[in-house]
Amino acid sequence: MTIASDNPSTIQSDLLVDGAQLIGGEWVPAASGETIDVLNPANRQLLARIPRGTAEDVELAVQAAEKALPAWRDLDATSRGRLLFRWADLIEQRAAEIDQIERQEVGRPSWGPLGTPGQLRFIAGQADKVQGVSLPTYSPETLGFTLREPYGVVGGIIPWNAPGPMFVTEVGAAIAAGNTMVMKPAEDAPLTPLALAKLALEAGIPAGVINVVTGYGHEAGAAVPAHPRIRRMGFTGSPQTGALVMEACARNLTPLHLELGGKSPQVVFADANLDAAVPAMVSGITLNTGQVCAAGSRVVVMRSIHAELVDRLAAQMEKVTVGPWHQPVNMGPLINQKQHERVLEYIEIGRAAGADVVTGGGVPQGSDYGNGFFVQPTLFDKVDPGMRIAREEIFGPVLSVIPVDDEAEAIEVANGTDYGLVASVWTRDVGTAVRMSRRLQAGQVGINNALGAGVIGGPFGGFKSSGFGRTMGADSVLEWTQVKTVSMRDAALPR
Ligand code: TXE
Repeated sequence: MTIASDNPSTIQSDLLVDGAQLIGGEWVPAASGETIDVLNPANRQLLARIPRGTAEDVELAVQAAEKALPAWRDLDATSRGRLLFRWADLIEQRAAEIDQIERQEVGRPSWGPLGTPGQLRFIAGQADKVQGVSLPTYSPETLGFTLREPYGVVGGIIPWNAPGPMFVTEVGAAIAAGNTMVMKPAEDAPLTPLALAKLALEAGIPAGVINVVTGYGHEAGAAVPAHPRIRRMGFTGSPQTGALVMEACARNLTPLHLELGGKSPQVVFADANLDAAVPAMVSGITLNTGQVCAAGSRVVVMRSIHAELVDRLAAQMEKVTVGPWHQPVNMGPLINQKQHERVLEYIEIGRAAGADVVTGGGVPQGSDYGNGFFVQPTLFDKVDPGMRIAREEIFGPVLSVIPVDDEAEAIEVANGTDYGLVASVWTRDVGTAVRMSRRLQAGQVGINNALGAGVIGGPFGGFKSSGFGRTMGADSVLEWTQVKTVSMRDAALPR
């Protein structure tokens, strides 16, 4: 690990929203008048203040969304799609500013061109492809068909690790289907969502179609699924909070989808191309400082290549540059003090359980790190599948290596956690790839590919405790619709 830094930059953009949330097209403070500080996690510098919204603000946002619903729902789908395309164009034009805001609030380095416009365009293209089916009938005088209709006013709650992509994929899909939305972004990273919402208004998406209520999870967040006139929910975050959201939805019988993270295995066979696998696995666990739901945090490796793989993973991890600013750093800080303490605690839990720390294992030293929430990329070897570091989501740059003897054991270990989000397989053998693709319990399987990357429009979501429902694919727009069966007869015909 080497230290790198350059000058901090403050955000110079009129897309930075300070002290306001978006309700009915108006930028307003919270009903309480209170605010929450949003900090840069690399140096705890204040970036902006956001309103501390509560149930009162959620109520106002629901009313605004109800007001906007009839016109938006009844706008033809091609025009709705066109507005989403225009939104994507504006995001692309302002990509450098959006990237700067997201980098500063999440504490990540620049990843080059922003992926968000592409994700939004994929969804925009689905707006006028929402279709029903024609149905067989008992008599030729009857027509039968289905309509897919929006639910109405819907709610979303997103986390802080990728606020831009999460905002456009959740909001984009919901409004493409004709719903209007109340979105509660994470209190740690609300500025990118607010900036994107500002561009949505500029694109011509009418006031009240997208409402963004900011605030804490237990206040503004809890009020969204608890609201009886929210007709459908989408949530991304931890399993614990997901269960609370589902409980609140159950009380109102509100349907929902949940995306709850993972403990994704990287299964490495003896014939794997390690030249490709090692860098991909290391960038997969250090990207966004390991704060990625799809991060491949467990390496399940055949014993015959175990020693070589560990050496190569350690060498690759030591090349990762950690630092506060954006270039040429690979890895920034963790999001906040709570996550910092949590990741360091997991490292101690691993040590205490008897796993070997091969590299990393603590906080990087040096004045460049100041009071930021930094942690070293950490490699654990000789991890037992029963250890907590092998079963629980750490959400940091901590990789655990678990040696196994054969394919059957690899499958058992890979599937042996409560999670099932992504699984990767590294092999040159087609038969192995086919068998593993079938047997791995995960919503996404990558063959010679970490993080399930490289596919356009792949539905994304989990098996088991990683959640249910799918975001991002064409089906994500359908998730925000309900089906109505219509049967129709000539009024003049006898019954
Ligand atoms: O998540 P929370 P936290 C996992 C990851 C991480 C852990 C804790 O393992 O270490 O969760 O992170 C809102 N009612 N993931 O505490 O609490 C909150 O304001 C309604 C994986 O940050 O789930 C935020 O907007 N909403 C995950 C969102 O929920 C509530 C990404 C997520 O916060 C609420 C993030 C409540 N009672 C964390 N309490 C992934 N799937 O990628 C909080 N919130």
